[in-house]
Amino acid sequence: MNSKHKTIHGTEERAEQKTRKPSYYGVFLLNDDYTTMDFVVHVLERVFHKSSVEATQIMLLVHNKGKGLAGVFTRDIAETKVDKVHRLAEEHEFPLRCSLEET
Ligand code: TYC
Repeated sequence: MNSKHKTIHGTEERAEQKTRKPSYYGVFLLNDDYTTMDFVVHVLERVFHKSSVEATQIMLLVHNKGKGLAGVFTRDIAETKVDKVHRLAEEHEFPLRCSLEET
């Protein structure tokens, strides 16, 4: 409720206008035993625009802790990133998975 408009009687009243803030989603990479470290670094550089140093740090965190944050995006973009990761992984026959979590 954040805009005003005039009624037929000329009085101002507030109009119901929903301005929803977008929800944000974290995209997490998940560890597995088969995907190569080089491939995960490549995905982080290519899909999430990480530097090679940052990509290597995130990959090692996922390798050691089971999962790690690749980035935070609005829903459509987050879903597109997940699709890109899964498509790249399939193309290279790796089981790499990633997941979305609302922040
Ligand atoms: N655990 C994998 C290995 O030892 C490397 C790896 C890291 C796989 C991160 C997936 O999201 C991942 N080859």
